[in-house]
Amino acid sequence: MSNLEAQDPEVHELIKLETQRQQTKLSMIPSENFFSKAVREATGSVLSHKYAEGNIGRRYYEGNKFIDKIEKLTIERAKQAFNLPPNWSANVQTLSGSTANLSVYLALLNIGDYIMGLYLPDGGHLSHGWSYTPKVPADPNKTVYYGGKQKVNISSKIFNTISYKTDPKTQLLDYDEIERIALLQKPKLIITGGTAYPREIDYQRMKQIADKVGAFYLADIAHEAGLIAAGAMNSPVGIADVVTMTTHKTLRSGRGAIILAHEDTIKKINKAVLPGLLGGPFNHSIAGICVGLKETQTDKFKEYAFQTVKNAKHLAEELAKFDFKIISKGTDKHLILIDLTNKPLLGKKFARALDHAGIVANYNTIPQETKSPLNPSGLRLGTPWITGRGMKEAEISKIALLINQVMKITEQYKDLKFKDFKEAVSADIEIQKIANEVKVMCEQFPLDM
Ligand code: DSN
Repeated sequence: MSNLEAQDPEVHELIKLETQRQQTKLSMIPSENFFSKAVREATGSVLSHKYAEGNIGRRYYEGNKFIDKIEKLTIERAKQAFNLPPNWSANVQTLSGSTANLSVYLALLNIGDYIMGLYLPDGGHLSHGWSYTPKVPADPNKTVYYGGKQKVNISSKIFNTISYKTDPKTQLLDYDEIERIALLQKPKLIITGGTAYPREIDYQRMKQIADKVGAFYLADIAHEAGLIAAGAMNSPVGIADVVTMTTHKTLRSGRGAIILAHEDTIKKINKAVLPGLLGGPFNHSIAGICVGLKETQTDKFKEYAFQTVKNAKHLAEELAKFDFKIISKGTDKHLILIDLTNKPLLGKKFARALDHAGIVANYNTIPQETKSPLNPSGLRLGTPWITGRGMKEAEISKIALLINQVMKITEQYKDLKFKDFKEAVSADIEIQKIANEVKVMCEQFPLDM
């Protein structure tokens, strides 16, 4: 980045510091990942100079000969990576997971229709129809939530919403209960997927439920996309009516999103993307996705995906030995969710303490949550990034040990206000020692940056 350094040392310095942060800490936020240099070169290329509103061969701007070729190749690679049926196609122009979902809604629904997704505190997503009433927690014993007064996401502002919850005992999806709720409300769209549900989803069963009530079925695989492409998790392709995903999580293909569906549905979705929702596509991001999708076809990527899941399962087992309560007693994928209600620190304080120790995670709500999402009971951890560094079970065992040590060291600060807690933890010598240990581990598994 010599040009940037010479022209704008301030921005250059900040990027350098962020690079060092990524190199020296264990990134364990499950939605984050790092990309190959090739993906980053494509993403940082001259392709971002070009406007290309429209679809391949039918743009509103001249000069799109090469942009057309890149988008066509990306769609071809998406078809291959996700093993699409012959009559399915892809939209690769939508910018993010949220706009992908919104484009599907615009294509298939009318304003005011009912949509039904997983309850956000149980691991759903904002864009699946989230609203709530401040300081009025949902009844933890009810398996359905009809939303609240604060329509915080556009999906709940323009559609009516219902959320199904996980089973209070098993913390798993209860398909019979989901069917019962769907039959009561007859939503026009049923959505699965989200941010923190650690288990496989029975896509066939969900499609049966959707068919029974006359709903479309959308499988949002933002988190699992790379694991599905590699065959490390089940695929909803060819089962759900539409599949959406982001490309920057387990798929490791730069920032963006993909929508997969039958080609007739994709035609409607293309119109919802443009002119419905967005202007010019991010050609540079599409090129990054294209490069990343080719990587998913390699044996190296497949090994990576399977190891990511193995590492997460091992992390769950190791943390359970230290009496960390793992939601649903384990995981089938790249993430685990921990219920910290039996521990001295809940999610917000624990996540901050871990960050000072060089382990970057995020605080998260858990099923039957009674606390605010700003100070929830859980912690979410993921293995996609550290597996990409080359870490395996031995390193995972070590990380679990360090996580437990952080909890023990910081117990003494548990009653401090957050402001004082932050200061105490940042000054703690034992925490600094762990941060140094983490740094040494990271040096043994450097990021190719
Ligand atoms: N940011 C995503 C995640 O962390 O799961 C959700 O949008």
